[in-house]
Amino acid sequence: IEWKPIKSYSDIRFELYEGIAKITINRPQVRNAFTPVTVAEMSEAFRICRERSDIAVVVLTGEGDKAFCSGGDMHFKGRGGYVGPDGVPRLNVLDVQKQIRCLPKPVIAMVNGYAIGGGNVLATVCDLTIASENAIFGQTGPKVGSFDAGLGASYLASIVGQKKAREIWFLCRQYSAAEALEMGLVNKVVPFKELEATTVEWARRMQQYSPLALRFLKFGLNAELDGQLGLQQFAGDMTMLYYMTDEAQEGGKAFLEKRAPDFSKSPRLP
Ligand code: 1HA
Repeated sequence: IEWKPIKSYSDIRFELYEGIAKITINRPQVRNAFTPVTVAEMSEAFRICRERSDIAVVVLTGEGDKAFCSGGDMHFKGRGGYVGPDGVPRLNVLDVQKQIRCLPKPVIAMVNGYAIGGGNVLATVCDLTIASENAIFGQTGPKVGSFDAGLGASYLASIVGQKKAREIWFLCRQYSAAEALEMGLVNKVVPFKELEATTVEWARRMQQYSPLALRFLKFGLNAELDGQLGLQQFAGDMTMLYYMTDEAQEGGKAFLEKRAPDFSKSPRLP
């Protein structure tokens, strides 16, 4: 597979292959732990994925065969957050979690090794997870002085159930790819050498299907869990669709032509 660079960054690679974008956390020396800079770069890449209509599916992964992502880089952990070059403590990975969840396109976590701490949360919030046999999942928060009681807990619980989510967070154990599959945290496990080909195959399949259907399914599945913000996304898409109709066009046209709108041709379906 010939990935072509979209934009170059210091901590990630951002590449494209026939409508599939791939974001690779590229800090293998620290098991692909992220710093505020890594996260800012990921955030920009996801923004580009949202804007570009030639991108259909996004793959998130880590460099090498050891780690997907080991969470926040402990060397950068300060008081109040992870501290980047500007000296400001941030927990900006939370923004990326939201971006993944709100992106109107499928996001696949391609888990190539350890998905630990904030790294496991990133994999959790992706729409689909494909893991290699050597992948290992887990949370460490209570052991290392952190916790993600947001999507990292509540969305996790909606996937694996309350008991299992409490076990994962309270005991800080590590789980094999097979165990993760069993608890529904991953969709498929494959040998490492087949990981990328399988991920691209899954992406390709979705690429052939109706983008709007996939988008509405993603937001419908989100909506139940996301309350008014979930409805906001769903409603926004309804408005987008509505603007594609003659009925909505007539309203705007009538205003500009300073006449009463004529909705008599609008269907009133049962
Ligand atoms: O909880 C949050 C947040 C909560 C709310 C809002 C935002 C949040 C943002 C982030 C986080 C967190 O992610 S907290 C949890 C942080 N992560 C961890 O506790 C995982 C720490 N790492 C490990 O447990 C292990 O390294 C590992 C299971 C991933 C891999 O083990 P392995 O293969 O035995 O490698 P190891 O020797 O431990 O690590 C290789 C090198 O990578 C080491 O450096 P070296 O001794 O070669 O100099 C190690 O220090 C480094 N490394 C690994 N993970 C991290 C790391 N360096 C900094 N930060 C790391 N997370």
